[in-house]
Amino acid sequence: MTGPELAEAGRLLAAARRPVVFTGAGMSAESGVPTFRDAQTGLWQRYDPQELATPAAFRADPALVWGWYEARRRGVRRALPNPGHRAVAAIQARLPATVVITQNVDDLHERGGVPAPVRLHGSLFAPRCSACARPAPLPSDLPPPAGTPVPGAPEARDEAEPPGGPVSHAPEPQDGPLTPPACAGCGAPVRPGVVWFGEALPSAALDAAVEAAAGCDLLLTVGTSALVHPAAEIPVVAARLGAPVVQVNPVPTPLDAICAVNLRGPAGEVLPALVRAAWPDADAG
Ligand code: BJW
Ligand code: ZN
Repeated sequence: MTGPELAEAGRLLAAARRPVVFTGAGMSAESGVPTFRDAQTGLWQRYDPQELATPAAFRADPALVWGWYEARRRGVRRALPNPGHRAVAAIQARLPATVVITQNVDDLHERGGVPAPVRLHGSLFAPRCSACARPAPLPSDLPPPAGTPVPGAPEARDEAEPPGGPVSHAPEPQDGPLTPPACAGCGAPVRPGVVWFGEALPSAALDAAVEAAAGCDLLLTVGTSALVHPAAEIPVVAARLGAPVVQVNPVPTPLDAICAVNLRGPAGEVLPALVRAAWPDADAG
């Protein structure tokens, strides 16, 4: 990718000292993780994500909602960070004050080299009790029944645990509704550790995001439709306080109007090109 917009965005990035990278589902699209508003696949096609991602949906049918999240978590476990994730890590390596704020509930930033993104919408890997909020183990963290053979596994299992938790020893469950585990403390159903519509964002994460956006000297927004609030206000905070906003998205979004530069294209191609434009000697992933 080349062109005057890329050159201008590269100049802005090279001049920045405290950038914020704000990401949405498009960041992980090239890793094969469907975006939130993509059409769903398989037996989830007939469900609207906006209707499943609510406390009311979980109350009405916990197995349906838990099964959907478990299917998505398994998909994320199989996915790998893409060159866009590695380019974000390269920006942070070059500018250590970089704050990465994500709306994503996958763990691909961490696995791509950003150790501690600010998570606005929680994580697929942090289930908790729906009643008492006690953290619950992931189903794959449960020990396998004694004597369970591990197909294809070497005798000595001393290799490092993969990021995102240990690999399940049990066969993968069928895709579909799945009864959630019961809380070890109070017996209520365990729920995904994500933020659903109508729920407050974790206050520490939201405060950290607003503070970083208010103090940044460049905000790079990547792969978000900017339809969901309050997250969508983060780039607006930066712009209002005078920071240039650079957007990476194949299509226009409501943020176009506040952006100094709009880079139309996929994150996995545009971000490495942006890093190379800013620092021609960089290893852009
Ligand atoms: C690519 C690409 C490639 C494709 N490269 N790009 C103000 C106005 C109106 C409504 C509200 C408001 N304030 C609050 C609301 C209500 C509501 C809301 O925003 N509703 C709107 C839908 C209208 N917000 C809330 O309910 C929030 N809570 C709240 O406000 O609480 C108040 C409260 C206070 C105190 C006490 C109690 C309550 C909570 C919002 C939680 C959102 N959660 C979800 C689900 C998380 C779990 C899960 O994943 O299932 O978060 S919704 C979903 O949307 C998910 C995402 O993080 C979020 C954002 O989506 P994102 O990332 O932008 O994805 P997409 O799919 O929309 O877009 C992908 C983009 O990528 C597209 O633009 C593509 O073009 C692009 N793309 N390939 C780069 N290769
Ligand atoms: Zn409980």
